[in-house]
Amino acid sequence: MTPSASPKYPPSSMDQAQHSSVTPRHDWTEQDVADIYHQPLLDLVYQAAAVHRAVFPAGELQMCALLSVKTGKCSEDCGYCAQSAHHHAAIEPESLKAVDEVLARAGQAKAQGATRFCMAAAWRGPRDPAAFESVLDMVRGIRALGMEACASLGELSEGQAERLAEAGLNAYNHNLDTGPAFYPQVTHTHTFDQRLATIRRAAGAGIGVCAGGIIGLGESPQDRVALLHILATLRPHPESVPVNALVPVEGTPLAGRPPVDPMDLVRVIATARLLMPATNVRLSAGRLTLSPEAQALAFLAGANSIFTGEKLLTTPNTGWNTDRSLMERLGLSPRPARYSSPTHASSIPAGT
Ligand code: SAM
Ligand code: DTB
Ligand code: SF4
Repeated sequence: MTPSASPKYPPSSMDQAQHSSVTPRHDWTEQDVADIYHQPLLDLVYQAAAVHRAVFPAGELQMCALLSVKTGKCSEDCGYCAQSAHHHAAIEPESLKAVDEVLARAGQAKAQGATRFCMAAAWRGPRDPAAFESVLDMVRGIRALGMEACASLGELSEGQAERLAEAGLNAYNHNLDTGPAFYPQVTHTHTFDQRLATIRRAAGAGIGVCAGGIIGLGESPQDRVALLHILATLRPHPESVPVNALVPVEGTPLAGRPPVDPMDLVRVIATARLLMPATNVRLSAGRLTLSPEAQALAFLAGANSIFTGEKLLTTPNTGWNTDRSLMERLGLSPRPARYSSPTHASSIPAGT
């Protein structure tokens, strides 16, 4: 059930899979995924750690900084989200930030050691042409700083992915969040298939796809398996898969959800690593409530990327100093930027 061991990566993936001896598969069945997911946890972690070591240099962690460039008043009703206009979370709404301010924040993040800068906007999608032009300027500015640029702007319409690619965007974040059967219980204003269509648009324009989900929404193990199955059968595999633990926010419908079991998070990460060997698996929201030991297990299980800094979008995060000290304790070092020069997005390796 695990990926077969033979050196068959396509050349376009060699940048990602530097020590690759694992062939990525796209033909997983949902039963394959369930069989992997439901193994005894330590067997799963053991296999995932071996695949991780075979594909990525040991001890490297990608450090991503995150900034909300437009906050709150979102038309969508995603049940977990503090930024939905349908909910009553105590956040300070803010219209699109100025390009200079965003680039100053990117420069600060770079000085702290981040190599990827991710901008998120509380939009159904970029609808205002002037705002979209500003985001393109932000992308160009981030690339000119020598950082990788990622954006999470919601649903993309015709031609927008190509414009983002031309500006040099390295990755487009659009999470599927959960399995298709559970998705309608989480969000009512758009569909799972609409999310998939945007992912296809981004991939079609040659932008790396960053797509993952959230654990702790009330989904079943089967819903997690279904999400992982859909991600692992995308061609190519996503460039990154963020695994978020729900951060319950007062005023949202999911505020009362019980805390995520860290072992479930580790199980999802290890399964993702086995299914998509060359993908960056990002231990994303929810690290503030994870012990250093649980984070260490997640890194062993194949997580090789984090959001670092004092804040996620509207909720606090671990902070630079805490992360530096954890990395020192674990012998992890920051991964250099892969796409440091502002080249056209078509030169970016497409993943697996
Ligand atoms: N509006 C855009 C969209 O929906 O794609 C971009 C921003 S949205 C906040 C990006 C992602 O953040 C969501 O898809 C979800 O996976 C994650 N997220 C948002 N709120 C969260 C929370 N409270 N806990 C965990 N993850 C969350
Ligand atoms: C992702 O998967 N997680 C990030 C980023 N992509 C945009 C967002 C996490 C948000 C956590 C809740 C908040 O701070 O509002
Ligand atoms: Fe809006 Fe994105 Fe939040 Fe959904 S997740 S409410 S689309 S900001």
